[in-house]
Amino acid sequence: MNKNELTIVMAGDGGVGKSCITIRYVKQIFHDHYDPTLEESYRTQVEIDNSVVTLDIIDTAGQEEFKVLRDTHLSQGDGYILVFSIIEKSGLDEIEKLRGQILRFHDIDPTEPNTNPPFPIMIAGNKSDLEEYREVPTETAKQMADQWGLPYIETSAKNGTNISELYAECVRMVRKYKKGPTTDTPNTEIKTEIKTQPKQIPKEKSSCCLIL
Ligand SMILES: Nc1nc2c(ncn2[C@@H]2O[C@H](COP(=O)(O)OP(=O)(O)O)[C@@H](O)[C@H]2O)c(=O)[nH]1
Ligand SMILES: [Mg+2]
Repeated sequence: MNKNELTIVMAGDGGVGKSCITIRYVKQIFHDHYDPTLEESYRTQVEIDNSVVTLDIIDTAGQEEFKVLRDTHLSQGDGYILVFSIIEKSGLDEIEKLRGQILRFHDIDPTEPNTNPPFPIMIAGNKSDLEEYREVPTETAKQMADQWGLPYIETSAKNGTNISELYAECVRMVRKYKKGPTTDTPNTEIKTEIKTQPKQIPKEKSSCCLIL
């Protein structure tokens, strides 16, 4: 595949905000009531670290009944964003399962320490605007991600916090991973602020499928 086209797969429990994060990034709006059964993909062109990239973002719907379709999508990513909601700790179990599944799809043993560079998976704790209802302390999520050698970031699709950063960091991980091994120690800290905004390509929204 052309290295300027990357597929990013959104996964996580239902209701954690996968669709809202994706729509916030691609359309810069907060879509309050998005159909939870809709599995859709979006094509958007962005500039990250002075390099233009076309992203195919697959927003999975996650229901167990549609496991085959979801598994197909789970195997297709160049990079992944695993989302849970900071106000519901049950979402962490799903993240753990998904991480294992994704790594196995890519012939990586999830029980081994992460590859160097790490396989591109971002862990996102969404709904950070709902601090008063928080069930998952930042430190807990951070430790879980650290243990997997993965970056952790807290986002809010509602107010836009860290949404661009989330995708930009994911793209950076994919670029590093595709470059291959380095002698550097893997760095899971996110330090840079990203100023770029996505630019939607209106006519190229790819096909979507409605899961009935
Ligand atoms: N307060 C708040 N609500 C959110 C946020 N992201 C999503 N939601 C709400 O959470 C619900 C589920 O979001 P959705 O994106 O459909 O979840 P999905 O099933 O993971 O795709 C919706 O009612 C959204 O309005 C957020 O960052 N903050
Ligand atoms: Mg959804």
